[in-house]
Amino acid sequence: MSTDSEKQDFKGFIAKIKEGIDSVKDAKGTVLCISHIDADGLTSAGIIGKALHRANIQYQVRGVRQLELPIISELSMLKNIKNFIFSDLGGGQIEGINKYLSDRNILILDHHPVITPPKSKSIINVNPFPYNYDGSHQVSGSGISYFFAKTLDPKNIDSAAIAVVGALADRQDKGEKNSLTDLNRIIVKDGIKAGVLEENMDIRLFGRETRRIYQALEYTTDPFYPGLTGDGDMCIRFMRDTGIPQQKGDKWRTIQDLSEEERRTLVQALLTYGLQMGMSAEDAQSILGKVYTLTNEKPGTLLRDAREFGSLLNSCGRLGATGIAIGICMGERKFLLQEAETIMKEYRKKISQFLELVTLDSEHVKEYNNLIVFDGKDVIDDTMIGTIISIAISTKSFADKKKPLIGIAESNDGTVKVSCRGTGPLVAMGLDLGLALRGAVESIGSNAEGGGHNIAAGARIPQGTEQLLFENLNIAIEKQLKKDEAESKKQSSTKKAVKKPKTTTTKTTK
Ligand SMILES: [Mn+2]
Repeated sequence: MSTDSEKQDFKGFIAKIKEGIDSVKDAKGTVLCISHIDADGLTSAGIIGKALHRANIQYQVRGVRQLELPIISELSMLKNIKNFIFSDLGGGQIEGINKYLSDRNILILDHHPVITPPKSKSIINVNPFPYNYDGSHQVSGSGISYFFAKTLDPKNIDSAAIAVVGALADRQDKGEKNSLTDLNRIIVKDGIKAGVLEENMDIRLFGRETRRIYQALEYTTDPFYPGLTGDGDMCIRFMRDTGIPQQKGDKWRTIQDLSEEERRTLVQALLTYGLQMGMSAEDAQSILGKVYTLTNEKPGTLLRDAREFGSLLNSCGRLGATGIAIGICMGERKFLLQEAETIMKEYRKKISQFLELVTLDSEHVKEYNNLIVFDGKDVIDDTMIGTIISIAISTKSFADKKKPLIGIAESNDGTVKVSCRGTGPLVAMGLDLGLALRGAVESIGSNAEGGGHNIAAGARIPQGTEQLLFENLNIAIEKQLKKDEAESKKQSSTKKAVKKPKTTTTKTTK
């Protein structure tokens, strides 16, 4: 499937990691690990923390929302720290690291594209792209951290399950039937070998271990069931019609509790329903896919299913409980899990409150020719804007618009956080939000920064530059979709037609 697979250089990738290990092993004093606070970053920090602890290397772990210049400059004031590890971030911020930290030993374990190369030998940049691995779906931050840990000490193979949690949370399950591929595949195999992970084909409803079945159905957005997704009452009715007992005694059953026979019945019912509702056969069949189970975790907990584990970590990160999250990733349980569960509940409540604000006829939503903007500046926490628009774009009314969704929120420091989300079909048409956003941000000036992947990207911009950003994005996205249209016309006529954007001027719906 991927064209770069012939040239993938695993040995070169590991050799680079070994360089990094040598520098960490020689560290004098504390190694400070700075990681992103999404689930991929938190699992990265957990894996690195555990590995350094095992190796008797003094360390500290800290989570940040984004590695911005002021933060890098602040880090440079920590004169007693000679060794830094940046995980799940740093690759796109080497310019700042060059500027402020070139006199320290830096190890960057990141999967985001690198823009500026390191200028000093003391900055070791481990990144999958130079070895022809695509960091958007073949390995994540947690995966690179895992290879670091495993190369440091083979015992750390027991961190493979945590690495899988990070990869899934970063939506890297782009292989057949939502499986993990390439470098991620190696990690899955390690996890199975180490007895910490299982990979099975099962019903991909969200919350397999912990949610009532109708709730799992209600909260599942991939696949999206028109008429069921987001509608609890309809899901209760649907489940009643299947005849599958929902409760055992007074206890609600979960997907995990279903027998083989009941699983088949449910899959068949969902397939039939999906096709009746006009879903493509492929979408309808995608209800069956690869699920990943952390075999050492207690059944019925949020940690047993790798995707649920990931969303628990994301909730912790967004509500500022990074210590709890990293502790859990390092294997600490006791009270931490209980605390995390409380945080998760609080988080879900917030999400549903915010989601009510993101509708096409909302005063906060504005439609451009090639994108839709949700302005959450006065109403939404900047840590949650990404999640909110990720969920919103998967709902039918937005998905039907066939335009990427851009959300903005105000940060504590007064800057504006921008989150962009596309869909699979849009990416297939040529959409690359990371590229579009980088270009749009550049035109704003040096006090703005951003980038990311084709399907999801983010930025931070000064107040007052939003309008300029939207207009630039609108133009860039139009070009991407148009260019691909022209190419596909030339090459073949079988490709899906792209709706032609008419002009680049903006207009609002309401
Ligand atoms: Mn990541």
